[in-house]
Amino acid sequence: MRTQVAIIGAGPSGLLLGQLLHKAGIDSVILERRSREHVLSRIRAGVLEDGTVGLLDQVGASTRLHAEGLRHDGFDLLFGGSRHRIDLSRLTGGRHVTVYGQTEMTRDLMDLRAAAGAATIFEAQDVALHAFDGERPHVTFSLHGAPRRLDCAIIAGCDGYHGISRASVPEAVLRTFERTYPFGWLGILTDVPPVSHELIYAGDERGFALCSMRSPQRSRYYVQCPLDDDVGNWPDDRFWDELRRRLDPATAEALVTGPSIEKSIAPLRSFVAEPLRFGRLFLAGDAAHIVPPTGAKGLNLAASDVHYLSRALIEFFIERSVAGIDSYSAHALARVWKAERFSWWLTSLMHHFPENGAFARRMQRAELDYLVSSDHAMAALAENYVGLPY
Ligand code: RFL
Ligand code: PHB
Repeated sequence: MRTQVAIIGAGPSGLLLGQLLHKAGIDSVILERRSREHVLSRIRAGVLEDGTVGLLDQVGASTRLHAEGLRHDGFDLLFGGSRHRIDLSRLTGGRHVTVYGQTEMTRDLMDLRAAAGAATIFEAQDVALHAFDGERPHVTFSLHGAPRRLDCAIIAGCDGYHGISRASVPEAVLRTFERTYPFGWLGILTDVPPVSHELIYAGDERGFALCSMRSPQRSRYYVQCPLDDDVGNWPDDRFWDELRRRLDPATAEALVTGPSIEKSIAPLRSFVAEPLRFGRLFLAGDAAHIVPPTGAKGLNLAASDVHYLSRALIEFFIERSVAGIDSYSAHALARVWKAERFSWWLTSLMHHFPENGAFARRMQRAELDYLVSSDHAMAALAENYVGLPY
């Protein structure tokens, strides 16, 4: 089998890259380790920047998003018993974010790819990357027990944090930067109306909480929990009690509870691998970097990487120029580091850190008080939240 671009991973990065290339007439094959059903069963991000929506518009994958996605012009910060609205629209000259689940975005991209007749090979096992330091890389894998080979000009490593792409790069040429946090997020999904029509980020002495949603009938809630905690320790009643205790009385009173349809714990991590290019192998999305979910940046960073990478590959294949692929890593990393900073800052501001003493807690509170009293400070938060320019 032969293609121009072998894309490893059918998450948002791989699927969006595949469509941007397809639009430009560039052929790709996606190799995905899991089944389509498994990929679509993962509950992850929920907030899209307008840049991400613009890319989905560009490939024609946004019809359902525009019909069902929720436009959010602001969100609330809750601390010290009061809610403070961050008016994204006023602070950023009319910009907003869209609440639309990553699962739905992935489904739309998969459907579009299938309709275009582009190849996605699900359940590709033992994917291995070869000869990407030369001009004729190839990928081997096995499918239902049979060995296969895919020849290509470029390999796009879009296979997430635990994927094979970054792991295939010799250690000596890869530099990694990492910060782990001493807590995780316990999240539940439930078919009840959200407590508020906008998101609430709550920074409480007991720990962080987030009230989010997927639709007017489906809510997504999170509470900060110890890193080594187990979902088995969290029957629904305990979750709802803990969430209520982290909200102000009026919001806690308004909370509608129901049985969880999904419950999981995600660790929090900041991570960047540099550079993003090794010969003919290019990393994008979670394969190259991870942010803690506090700023809702993970999925959106995957989209901006793919934007830069698709432009670079279009220059390479159509204009026969290597300028784009030569500058991809530096371009994408400049935006990545800004989102890393924002996600780390908002995480540090809003969470309870076990090692923090009374002074550090007062500093968090003083910064929050300052933030909601200053339009300049709120504007800095807002412009990062809606997404920095590409
Ligand atoms: P993905 O979505 O992880 O997709 C990678 C795909 O590659 C496949 N794969 C392989 N395929 C072939 N061979 C191999 N050896 C392979 N190894 C892996 C995987 O099966 C998968 O289908 O990465 P991508 O496309 O870069 O997209 C990034 C986003 O998914 C990610 O940034 C966000 O979901 C991060 N994230 C969240 N971001 C937010 O903004 N808000 C959130 O609330 C939020 N919650 C989350 C998250 C990430 C999580 N993970 C990764 C543990 C919750 C979780 C649990
Ligand atoms: C979500 O709805 O899953 C979500 C929203 C905002 C975040 C993180 C997660 O910052």
